[in-house]
Amino acid sequence: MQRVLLVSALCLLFAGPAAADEFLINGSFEQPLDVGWTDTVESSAGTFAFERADTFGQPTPGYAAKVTKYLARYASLRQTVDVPNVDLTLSFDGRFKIAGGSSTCWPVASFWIRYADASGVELGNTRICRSSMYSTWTSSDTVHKIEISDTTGAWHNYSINLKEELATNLPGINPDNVKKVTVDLFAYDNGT
Ligand SMILES: [Ca+2]
Repeated sequence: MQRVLLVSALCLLFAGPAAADEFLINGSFEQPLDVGWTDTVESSAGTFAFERADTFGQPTPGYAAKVTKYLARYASLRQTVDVPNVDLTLSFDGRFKIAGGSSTCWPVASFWIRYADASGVELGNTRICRSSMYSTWTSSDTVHKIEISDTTGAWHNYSINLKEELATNLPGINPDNVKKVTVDLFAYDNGT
């Protein structure tokens, strides 16, 4: 089964009226993916791809990134930044697509926000997902799964304030301990 994730622009900004400080390097993907981004693959079956192009139909001019994984298990394009606090707003244009799915082979096209302490230990995450109906991912006090409503694979703008997200949906994470944030374009399939 296949899952595809396209993102044209990512911004991680301080909330509030002060001049915006952007944390991400090459968050707009206007430079090659090896500028600022790290790709990771765990593959026991099927193909994967990390692509960058200006022809993905993205709503803003310029380049977008595309992560694809077919069958198990995942392809990930991620960037970790140090943050002074969590009063940050993350926004991006994204497109989530999946194909197929069964109880033993279910895809999820997802965008993860991973919260870590100063030493890099992950404390939990937010997962924006377009999931197969068979997915077993669930929310907990340290995981917030957001299932997007659009199932057509269209582009949409997504925006999330990390302070509000932690306070409202992730009671198991102490916001004061979050010193690193990872954004992760995560193409997943559990099966072969
Ligand atoms: Ca772009």
